[in-house]
Amino acid sequence: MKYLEKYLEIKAEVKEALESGKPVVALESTIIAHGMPYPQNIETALEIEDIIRANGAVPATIGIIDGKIKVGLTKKEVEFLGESDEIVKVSRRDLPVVLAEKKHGATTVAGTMIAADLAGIKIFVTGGVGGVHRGAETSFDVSADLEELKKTSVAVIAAGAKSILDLGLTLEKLESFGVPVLGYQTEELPAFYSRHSGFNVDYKLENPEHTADILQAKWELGLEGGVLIANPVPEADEIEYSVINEKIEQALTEAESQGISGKELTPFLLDRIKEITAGKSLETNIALVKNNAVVGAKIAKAFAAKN
Ligand code: PSU
Ligand code: MN
Repeated sequence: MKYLEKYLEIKAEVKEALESGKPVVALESTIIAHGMPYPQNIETALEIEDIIRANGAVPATIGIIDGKIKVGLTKKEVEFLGESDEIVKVSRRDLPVVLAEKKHGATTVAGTMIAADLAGIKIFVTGGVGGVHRGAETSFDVSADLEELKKTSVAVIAAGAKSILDLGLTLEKLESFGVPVLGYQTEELPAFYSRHSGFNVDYKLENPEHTADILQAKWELGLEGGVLIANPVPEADEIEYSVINEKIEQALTEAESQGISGKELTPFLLDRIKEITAGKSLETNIALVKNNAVVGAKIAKAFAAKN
């Protein structure tokens, strides 16, 4: 792409790994700037990178500094995104403005998928994906993450979708978009904080090799678009669905009465749920991202071995 270098900078370690066919795992930065409080946001982001390395892959945390998309942030840059409150939450629609105006940005699942795809990274680990919000039949609030999964060929490993969303409608959208929803060693769609949601995934994944075979079949065939790999939170860290659901209802009612909408909604809900659960939701959030990092690195390894 003619102008790619003007907008995108790949860290040397990541570039070397990509060129030599080593496994690379992309990581998002909205979770750092808008998804978790300081200082756990920075601590977790750096720990996740270590976990990915320990499991045999190279981490590439993606964010925007001074209008440049960085594929592979330095420790200092991760700290900056986690500390500053001038970081724009960047999804597909925000990208051109933040780049042209040379601002700083944290990329969402959609934003990170775009950057990973431009850099040639196929595997991306996060906590939870955006989806169809509850009440979307009147608010029309559907995350751009779903549209990105439809068109951008990157596999996203997440702990399912959070029940701040309407999980049934989210699955329907993904089906329409042709996005496979695959449960990692589970037949049930995990609901982020809890292992259970009452909804089934489309197919169950047995192990990293099985996962890599499916990704290879999809993309070798030219079937564009992503895959959602849903990996349940470890049992020890789970919050029961009925328990967390009540807290979520409370946060949703507050958001409505305060008129919170648009890109502010997800960060508002995450923060309120943390307060309402006295920090327990944050512990669970950290545990599930770490667990996703282990699985994501293994999938990246299995996928790299085939390509
Ligand atoms: N879910 C989480 N933590 C997060 C997000 C979602 O548990 O940090 C972030 C991700 O970056 C996701 C974004 O892409 O929120 C979705 O925001 P929206 O609903 O505004 O599209
Ligand atoms: Mn939204």
